[in-house]
Amino acid sequence: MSVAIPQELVERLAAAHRVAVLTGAGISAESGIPTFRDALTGLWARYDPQELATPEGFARNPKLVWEWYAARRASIAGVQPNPGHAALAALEKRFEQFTLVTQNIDSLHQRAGSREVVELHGNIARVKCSIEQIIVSDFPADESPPRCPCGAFLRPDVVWFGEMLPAEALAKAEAAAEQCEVFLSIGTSAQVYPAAELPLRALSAGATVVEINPERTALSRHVHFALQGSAGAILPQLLQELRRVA
Ligand code: BJW
Repeated sequence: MSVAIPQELVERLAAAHRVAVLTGAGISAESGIPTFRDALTGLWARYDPQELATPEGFARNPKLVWEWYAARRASIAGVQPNPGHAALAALEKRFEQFTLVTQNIDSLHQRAGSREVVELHGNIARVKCSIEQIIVSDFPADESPPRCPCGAFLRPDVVWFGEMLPAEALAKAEAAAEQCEVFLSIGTSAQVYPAAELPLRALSAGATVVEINPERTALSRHVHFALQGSAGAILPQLLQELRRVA
C-alpha cells in the first residue's frame, strides 16, 4: 500500500549531505524475521527476555540460551533481504555521508549491499568467549554450548540487557546522529536504550527526524515526519521520489 510522502520531506532529503539511519527489527519483519515487541508475533510475546537475553539468564541455563540462538541463527540463514534493505543500500550511494546504524544482528543490510553498517547490538553469526570476550571461530559443533580453549562457555556475540554496547559502534552512531541533517528511524519501537536516544540526539542537534513504522511509537510525537506504513513499501517509494527531484 502506498503512503503519501510529503514533498517537504523529499526536498529536505534531496538537499541533505549527511544522513543517518537507525533500523530495528521491523525492517527485517518483511523478510520473515520476527520482531521483539509486536503483541502477537514478537519474540518477547513467547519467550522471556530475562531468561534468554541477559548474562544472568545465560549463567542460569547456558544450554537453553545457546540452543535458542542456534535456532534463530539457522532461521535467519534461510531468509533474504527485502526491498526496504535494498532501498537503504541504494540510498547509501546518494549522500556524501550516510551512516546506517542497526540494532539488528541478522546481517541483512550487508547482504542487501549496504557497505558500512554500524552494528549496535552485535551479530548473531559471531561467537565469543563469555569471559575473555574474544571472537572464536573454531569450536566443536556438537557441544551445547561449546567451550573456549580457556574453559569458559562460548556465547553469541550479541548485546544482552545490562551489557554495554560496543564502544566504537556507539560512538560512531552518536556522532552521526549529532552531525546529520536528516535522521531516519525505521522499524524500531524506540524503547531500548541507548539506541532510542539517537533520534532524540539528532532532534536536539537540529536534524529533520523521520519515522517509518506501521505503528506509533514513543518517538512518533517528537518527529517532523511520521510515515505510517511498512519499511518495505515506504523506503522504495522514498527512493523513487528522491530520484525524481535529484
Ligand atoms: C515495522 C514493520 C515493518 C513491524 N516496517 N516497521 C535508560 C532508561 C531505561 C532503561 C535503560 C536505560 N539505559 C539502559 C537501560 C537498560 C536497557 C533498556 O533499554 N531497557 C529498556 C527495555 C527499558 N538497555 C540495556 O541494557 C542496553 N545496555 C546498556 O544500556 O548498557 C549500559 C547500562 C547497563 C545497565 C544499566 C544501565 C546502563 C543493552 C540493550 C541490549 C538489547 N538487546 C536486544 C537483544 C539482542 C540480541 C538478540 O537479538 O537476541 O536487542 S533486546 C531487543 O530489543 C534487540 C533489539 O535490537 C532491541 C530493540 O528492539 P527493536 O528493534 O526496536 O524491535 P521491537 O520489536 O521493539 O520493535 C519493532 C518495531 O518494528 C515495532 O515498532 C513495529 O511496529 C515495527 N514494525 N513491522 C517497519 N514492516
